[in-house]
Amino acid sequence: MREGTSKVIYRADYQPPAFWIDTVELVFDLDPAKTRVLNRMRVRRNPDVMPQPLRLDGEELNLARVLVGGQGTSFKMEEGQLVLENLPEGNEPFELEIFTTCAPAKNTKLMGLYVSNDSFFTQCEAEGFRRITYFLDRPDVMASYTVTLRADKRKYPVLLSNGNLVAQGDLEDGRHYAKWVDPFRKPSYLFALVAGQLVCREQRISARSGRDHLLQVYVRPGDLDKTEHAMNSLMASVAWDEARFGLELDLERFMIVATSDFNMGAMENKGLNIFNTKYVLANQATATDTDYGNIESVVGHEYFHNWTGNRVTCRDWFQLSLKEGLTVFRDQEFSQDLAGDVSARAVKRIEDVRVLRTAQFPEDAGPMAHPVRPDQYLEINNFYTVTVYEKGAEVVRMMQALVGREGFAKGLSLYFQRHDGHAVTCDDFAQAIAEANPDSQLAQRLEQFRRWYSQAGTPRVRVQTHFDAVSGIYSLTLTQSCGATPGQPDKQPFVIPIALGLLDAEGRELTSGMHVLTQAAETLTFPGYSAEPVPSLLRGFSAPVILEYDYSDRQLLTLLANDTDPFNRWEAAQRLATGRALTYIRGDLPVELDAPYVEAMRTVLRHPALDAAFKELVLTLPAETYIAEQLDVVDPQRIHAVREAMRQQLSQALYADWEWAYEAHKDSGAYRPDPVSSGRRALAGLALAHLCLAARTSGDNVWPGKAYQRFKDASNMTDRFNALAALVISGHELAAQALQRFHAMFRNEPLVLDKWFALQAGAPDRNGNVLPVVKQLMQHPDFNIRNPNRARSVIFSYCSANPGGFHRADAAGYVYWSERVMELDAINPQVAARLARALDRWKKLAEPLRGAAREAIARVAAKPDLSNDVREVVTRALAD
Ligand code: B3K
Ligand code: ZN
Repeated sequence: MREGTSKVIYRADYQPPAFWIDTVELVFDLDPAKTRVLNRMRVRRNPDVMPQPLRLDGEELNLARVLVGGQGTSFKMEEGQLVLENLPEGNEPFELEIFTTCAPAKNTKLMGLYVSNDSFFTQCEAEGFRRITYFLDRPDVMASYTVTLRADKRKYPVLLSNGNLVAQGDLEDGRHYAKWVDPFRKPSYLFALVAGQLVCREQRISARSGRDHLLQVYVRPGDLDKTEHAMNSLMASVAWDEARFGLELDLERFMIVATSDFNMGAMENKGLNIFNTKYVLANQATATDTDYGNIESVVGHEYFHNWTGNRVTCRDWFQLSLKEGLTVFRDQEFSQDLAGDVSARAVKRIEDVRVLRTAQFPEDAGPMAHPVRPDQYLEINNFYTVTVYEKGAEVVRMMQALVGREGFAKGLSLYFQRHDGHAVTCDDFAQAIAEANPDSQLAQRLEQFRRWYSQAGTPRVRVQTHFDAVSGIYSLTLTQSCGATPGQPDKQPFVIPIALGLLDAEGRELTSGMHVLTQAAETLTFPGYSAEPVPSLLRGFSAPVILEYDYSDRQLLTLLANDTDPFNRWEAAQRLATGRALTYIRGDLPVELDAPYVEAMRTVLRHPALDAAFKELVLTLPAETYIAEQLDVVDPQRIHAVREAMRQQLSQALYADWEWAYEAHKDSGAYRPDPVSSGRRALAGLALAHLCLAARTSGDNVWPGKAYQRFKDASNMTDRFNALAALVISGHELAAQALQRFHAMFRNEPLVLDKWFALQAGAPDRNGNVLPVVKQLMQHPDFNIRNPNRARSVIFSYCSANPGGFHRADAAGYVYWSERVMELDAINPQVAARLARALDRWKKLAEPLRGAAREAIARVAAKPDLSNDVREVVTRALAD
């Protein structure tokens, strides 16, 4: 049963709190079945707000006692809130004491206080603190916390909370206690506690200022050998934030704790970050290069929140991108700076843009489209989205483009000077960056720029070129538009920084620069050309827009071979491939890759100067979801078939080149997850996948045999998993044996088993064979739907990452989806709502899929007692 309200919350309704809570003293008696929480607060009225009752949020709590100034008081419950009317008048602080109990062992939502592997963890963002005690659970109420934890010493030897440990000792009956004081005021969403049998890797560091800090990474006993990379990433994060933005660690102790039951990636609780094990644990035997990269960026992300999010936080949840967009931008910059040279930076940029275009662009075009700063929500957890995070980061990136790198650092300093210790808005942020750079284009156009925060939808920039051979004038006409999104029929022009260059026919750069497009249409002229140049547009993906220009193949081949901007070299290859895929799909034509395209791919693959990592990106075809977005009517199976046929032809046409690539890159030396060696592994992996694919038609078993050998002999997970995937994806008969062996090798490594499940649920569909496999996997003894990582590895890998297998003509995929959404909703609404998003784009589907998808969504929507989380997603999906 649900508690609380089902009311839509509007940004425009923001009211400051009627009370402030200055201090909070919490005492926990931890017990999985019944944890007792004593909460003593110093509260006072907000003098700026009309006197009114105190309404405290609470959820799934058992209330035992309420005392005001040490005396019993009257109270009532209204819409799940605890309402206190008889409070002292005047603005003097008073003491409010609340005693409650909760049941962590029964908490399957993983919000508030819960148990995982016999340890206690908390997750409070966005509104989980109210599941621990009654509180003003909103980010603009910032308090000083003192926390005492009491628990059985044998079962829970480690007791952690935010800030500094000020006391600890033994109690009667084998229990012990620890008392923590957080020196910084914070909103309740940043509260955390951890209790359990944990071990830690420690590192002492000195900041530039000479201050010493203790860094700790806590894991379960047995996992200590997988913490080195997380610790290295943390040290690198501390050093980077000091060097790039002058932001120092403000705590004596900074802790990371890993748990295997976690709804998302990680959480930036002040001084006590709690992480999904997926983003902490790594050694070369169990983690891939991608895992190493993700750990680096997530550790960085949570650490960077210490300033952007924790020191300066959000006034209300509509401002979420204030901390998330900015912190994603910071972690992206961190990873780029760590990657090193221009090429490695570009690789990271390409990966980030790929996420934006395959996940955020569809969101922006679907029923859940919302501005970077949303205007309304039913359930805030639904708005931790790629729009708030990744598009939000692009908005910050554009600001940096408009004020320059130094100007941006200056703006950030002003932001902290003004707002440190406060809860503020996205507007406050933009204002600070602009004011620190009064002569910039951002300052001059700030009001218009802010539309990036208020208008949803992906802008399209249409480019038309004209060359007048007589006058030698080359002109570019740029037209911008943005389609309607829910609640926003009309859009005003955006401020769009467009980095561009012009090349001559031989590929030499003639000019380069940045144009800031502000009008609906503008024409740029370039005089003095004797021949028509080739335009390189939106270099580095300088704005989150769809750039429409009818490039000729010749122009794209010139860019692919010569552009000084590595991003646009990659983009040229993507355009060449996308154009071909669309032609085959739209015309229902057989796939026949032309010689110029194949030769261009061969040239890149064999190029003596390009990095392996970059080659791997260029040779990888655009994702099926990306291709789908370019079509008005989508037949996912057709897209899958075309893309597979293109891959198959690349396998055969470049066979000798793939052989060369594999042999030349397969040894990357002693394992190191650096960009150069991981790039070599990535290219060798792609080559092996193609060689196994080629065996499908040739029937020659040499390469599948080599892949199996590689699978057995590999000295690291990247090579081992790539070899396994090559066999599974090519559908070779050795795959079954390899899968079995892999499971036996890693039966005690949950994160590796997740990969094993995900690979099978995401495998290319052949005659509808994946769904039965998925159903079987759910019967596997290692499957557990309550563990979010495991649920994602099977259910999401199929419903969200395997369009060819999921969108079945018989609708069995949709039936499976609706059953799982409903099943998960009763366990964990946040995870269920994410899964519900898998059918976001149903309206684009070709019949009969469209009708079947609609029916499946309607079936979910008709279920009584749905969580707000799922209800919001399915209601929006069905809206006109
Ligand atoms: N701030 C958290 C996300 C919390 C999600 C709540 N549903 C992790 C992060 O963005 O760093
Ligand atoms: Zn974040």
